[in-house]
Amino acid sequence: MPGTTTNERLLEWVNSWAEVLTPDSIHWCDGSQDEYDELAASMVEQGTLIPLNDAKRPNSFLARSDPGDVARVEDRTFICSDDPADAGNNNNWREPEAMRTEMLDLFRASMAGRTMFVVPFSMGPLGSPIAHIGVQLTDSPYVAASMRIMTRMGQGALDALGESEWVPCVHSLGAPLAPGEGDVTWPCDSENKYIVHFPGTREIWSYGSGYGGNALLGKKCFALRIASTMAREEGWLAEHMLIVGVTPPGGETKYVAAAFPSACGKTNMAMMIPSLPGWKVETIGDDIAWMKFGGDGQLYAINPEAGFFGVAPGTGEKTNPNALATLSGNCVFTNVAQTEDGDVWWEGLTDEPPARLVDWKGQTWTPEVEAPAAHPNARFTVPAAQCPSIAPSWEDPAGVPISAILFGGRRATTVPLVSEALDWEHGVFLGSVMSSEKTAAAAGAIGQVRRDPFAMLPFCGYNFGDYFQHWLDIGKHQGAKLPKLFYVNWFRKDPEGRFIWPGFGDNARVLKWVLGRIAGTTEAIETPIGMVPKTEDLDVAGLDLATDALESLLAVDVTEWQKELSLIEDHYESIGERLPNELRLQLTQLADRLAN
Ligand code: SAT
Ligand code: MN
Repeated sequence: MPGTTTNERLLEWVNSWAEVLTPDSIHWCDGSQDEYDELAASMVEQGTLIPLNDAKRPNSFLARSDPGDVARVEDRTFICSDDPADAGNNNNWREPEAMRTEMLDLFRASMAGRTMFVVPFSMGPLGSPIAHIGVQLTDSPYVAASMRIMTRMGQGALDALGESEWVPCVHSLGAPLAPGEGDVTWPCDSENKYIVHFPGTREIWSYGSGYGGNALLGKKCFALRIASTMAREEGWLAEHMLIVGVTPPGGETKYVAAAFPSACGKTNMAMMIPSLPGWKVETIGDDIAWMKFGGDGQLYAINPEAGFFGVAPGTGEKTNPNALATLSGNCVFTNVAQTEDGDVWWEGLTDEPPARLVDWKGQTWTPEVEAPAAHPNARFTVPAAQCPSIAPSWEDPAGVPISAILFGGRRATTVPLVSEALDWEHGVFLGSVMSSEKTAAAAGAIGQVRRDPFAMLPFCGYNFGDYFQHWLDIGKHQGAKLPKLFYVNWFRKDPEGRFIWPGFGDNARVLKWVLGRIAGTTEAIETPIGMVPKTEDLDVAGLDLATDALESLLAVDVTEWQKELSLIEDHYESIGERLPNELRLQLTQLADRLAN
């Protein structure tokens, strides 16, 4: 069944890959509900999906992956540019032709015995001038179904494509079936994964994994790694950022984007319920922002995705009630635990675990078992439209005008609750030195500072030095009305090791200060590291803070920052010779300001 398209190059591309991959059949996805239901039914029959209790969570399923295929694999992720310097120290590089040869060997007949799905998808609202089209070939029905939740998938994307260009994405599980051979519930080639990007030709090839960002190629592979290279060439931004609309009581909505490394509460902020009376925070996106200049010089952002692929563990009524409400139905859960009444559970969903569960590996689990019942990277896949806090403007093809961009990280010391960049260049400096401390969950010394510039470390498709330069160049765009740049840290601790700031919905208090700065109605104190709030300007009404808490939260300690300088120098050293001089100068100027 060929798709309804007259795009000859697309038809030829599909046919030539079918000759390599040799699937039993080809299915062009139309993106309809019927098609989704049929895909789901066939996966239920196969054992890949387990239907959940329909009375509790309608139209929802649980998948258990192969234990060797549970997360993105950064050491198997490659950028194949002609010149290794273009990939940079921040990427694994391979020579493009050698990689093509190596992978073609793997792709040859890798879909034997399976159906090849042709998945046309739009990253961004159909027809939006900020959106781009991709087409993914995959032999995974789980991936095809997930792409319908995560993107605008099907005939609509084909229609939007017309005769123009698309980003070609080839994905195979690497698990061909011999005639008569029985299938497993989660086919993959777990010992042999490749997540490969060819920025020169804007292509993505993925082999061996069926999980998350390895396999749903619209997300990290396209919307960040390939799109970041497109954005650089075309003068826009493809960023690892949430987008929210913030509305004061009776006031005008302002849109804010924010980049945080993992484990800093990005999804929670995207769906925040503000503690300030009358304030509204609405969700545009939880993970990725594409931003292009409008005719008025403002940056307009879209969320290129249509769904949330979120980490389940830690999502609870206290941390993120809007996420829980979003998950009321039409979800695919992967590697969470199953309850006796056919629903789902994960660590952090309730304070007390149920007495008996089936864990993510399919084994009986009781609270005595030491290992977690849900895999720490267990995920939900759900339509964004179901989120109670979704903004009315979230699908506006024009995007939303961005007034502020927040950078942030998890730091127990040194970094104040919020500071505003002195200017665009200083803001780019702040993004380029973004840092977070390792939590107990990650391997390595607890408290050790890791740099994650713009939260793009595993996602920038080219040399970080060039990427920083691109951010500097955005600031020079003719007639630009640039967003203000800020740096936040919700995680500062007191000498006893307790968090000083309550975080979550109370972060709206920081957003209130940010909006005051945007409007020009709130003053700030100039410090060596940027503009910091006056304690009386942070609205802490109703908060139970220790007497000197605000002073501690906002303190800029020169001795601590002087130590920070040498850490930043080491970090800049690791970027290599393409680090822009402008940023070296920023570091020198910071050192000078601290010395005076
Ligand atoms: O698996 S994804 O890459 O989609 C999500 C993540 O790891 O951040
Ligand atoms: Mn992410």
